[in-house]
Amino acid sequence: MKRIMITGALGQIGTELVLKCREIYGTENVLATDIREPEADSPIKEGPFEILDVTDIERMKEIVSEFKPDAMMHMAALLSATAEKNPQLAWNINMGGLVNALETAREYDLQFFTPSSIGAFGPTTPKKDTPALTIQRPTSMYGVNKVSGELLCEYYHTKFGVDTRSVRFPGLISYVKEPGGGTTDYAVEIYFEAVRKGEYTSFIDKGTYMDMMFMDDAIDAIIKLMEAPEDELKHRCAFNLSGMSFEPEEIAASIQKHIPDFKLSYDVDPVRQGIADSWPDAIDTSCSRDEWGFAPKYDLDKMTEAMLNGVREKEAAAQK
Ligand code: VAH
Repeated sequence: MKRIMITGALGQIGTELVLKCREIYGTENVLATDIREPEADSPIKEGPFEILDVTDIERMKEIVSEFKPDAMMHMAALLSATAEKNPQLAWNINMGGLVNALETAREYDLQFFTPSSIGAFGPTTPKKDTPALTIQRPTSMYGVNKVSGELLCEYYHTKFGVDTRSVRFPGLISYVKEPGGGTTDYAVEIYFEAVRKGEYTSFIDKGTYMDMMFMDDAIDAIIKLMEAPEDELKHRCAFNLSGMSFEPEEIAASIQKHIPDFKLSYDVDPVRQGIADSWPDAIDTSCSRDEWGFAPKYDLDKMTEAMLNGVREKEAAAQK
């Protein structure tokens, strides 16, 4: 990769992906795009930016023919809980945007990345040590989008030779950009509320295990996968990623090592609980480790320390 175009650049992953890619490849070689302008103080404004609605293929192709990237990272999508509230809109954006991005990658010969998710699995998928190739009958619109997206990316590789690559992300935890509309968002909100109020009310019930990963490990994984030799990739668009698996009581215990009086309570959201219950508890990441060296650095306690420090710094800066 030398010149990269990123869609959904103002999202939870996109924000940190743009900044990391600019660090590695040079600011001028990374074009950030999103459906709205960045905030006035956003670091994204320090490099190339274009407004782009990914359902507008003509504008997408115009931008590509002007910027001349050699890779596209398509991050624009609605997350699981938002998608469940408006499934038709989710299909139009998540699938319409993906088809446009793949068509553009085909026409302009771009290397291509887009994320899938553990949401691509469903209630009949093996819950533990979930393999890369297994039963995928998701019951959420987001999951239908993700499994369809995986298959579409494989098709564009097999049929048209596009170098498509994809990973199944777990819940991603970061303090730089708070997520919106996700089922795993409780595991981000809990850190912000622990610093702000010393307590949190979780919309996901105790005992609900889900795969999670600190954002630094996710961003490193995307770049490592995109730089991997293509002939090493046997599972191209079906790479499971996870840094850890935990349930709400375990993340609370990790926080209490730093904030002993932290209190966790529950007010379960049946929609997001239903989505979480349909996902695996702990997936197998051996294909990612064997084929391109996936190696997450953060476990739960190391992530908790990084999150609490990051949130405290952010809150202090916001007070100035
Ligand atoms: C969501 N954070 O909750 C996303 C992710 C595995 C979860 O796909 O929808």
